[in-house]
Amino acid sequence: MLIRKPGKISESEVTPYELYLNRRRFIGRAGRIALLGAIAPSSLAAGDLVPGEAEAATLGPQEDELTPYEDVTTYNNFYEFGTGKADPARNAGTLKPKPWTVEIGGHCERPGDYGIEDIIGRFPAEERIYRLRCVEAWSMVIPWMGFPLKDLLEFVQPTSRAEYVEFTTLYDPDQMPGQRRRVLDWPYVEGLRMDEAMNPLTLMATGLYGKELPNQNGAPLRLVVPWKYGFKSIKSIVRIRLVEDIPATSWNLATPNEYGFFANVNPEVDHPRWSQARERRLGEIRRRPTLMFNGYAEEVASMYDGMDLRRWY
Ligand SMILES: Nc1nc2c(c(=O)[nH]1)N[C@H]1C(S)=C(S)[C@@H](COP(=O)(O)O)O[C@H]1N2
Ligand SMILES: [Mo]
Repeated sequence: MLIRKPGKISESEVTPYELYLNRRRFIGRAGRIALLGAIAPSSLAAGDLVPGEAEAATLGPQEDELTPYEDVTTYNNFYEFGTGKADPARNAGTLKPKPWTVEIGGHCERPGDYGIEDIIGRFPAEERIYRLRCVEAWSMVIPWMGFPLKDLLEFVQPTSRAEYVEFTTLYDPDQMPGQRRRVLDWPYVEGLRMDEAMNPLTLMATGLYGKELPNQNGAPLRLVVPWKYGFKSIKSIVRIRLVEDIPATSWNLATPNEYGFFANVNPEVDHPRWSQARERRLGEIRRRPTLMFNGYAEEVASMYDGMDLRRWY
């Protein structure tokens, strides 16, 4: 496991980042990088390991190098701040991720408005190293901090009528100036089927590289669904609803023949305008083959048994 240093990090970031790297090197010696290893948030601050972490599941079939922090935070899609890849890092300073409230409702026993501090305090963060593959065929490997969506759903107790989970991003053109242009039908919305939402891989991310989530990456709370194309991983979430009917999703509303509800990474099903067979890791020139379900087939393929993945793209 190689770890590349990011090109530029500011002085103020050096200490936690170096603690982070030291800890990663230690894990590297202990074995392969833990995918499902739970790390208490305090251990990040202290820079050491929780016993048992190295026994957790490994990263997967490809040798994955972490994508540098600099790339992860400066090459983004977040249309609320512009449609260029450099726009979010440049423009997302207007977003105020504190204070922040997430409204949880629909078919559940404990609906309510939950403050972000309550959420972060209630569901302890773990580190998860996940590949993320954008439909535009670039990919990244990111060490996220967050908690499984499953933990939050079990807390609010979905009723038997809940079949899907619908997510909504903040709508506030003062904070998100890109919303003044109708490039998408704002606010950004996404959804998951209940089994997908309850899958242990589905993460609510609150940070990356051991730090708070930068605004451009979806502060203060975003979804990460590693076996689906990047657009499912909705950022800066203000509402989560448990619903009976399949939720509308922003990219499906915009271009239904190009973007379906499921959006599972699938090298065998091309996007109507380009192949999905290969991908380019940020920071690399060569293209590598894209893996079925982005390499997470073992964990997720059974959810789609019997489904025609060409039809349900
Ligand atoms: N609210 C919102 N969420 C969003 C987007 C967006 O434009 N708005 N872009 C999506 C797309 S297309 C991708 S590839 C990922 C990128 O996440 P990253 O910034 O962590 O790389 O965010 C997704 N979530
Ligand atoms: Mo994307």
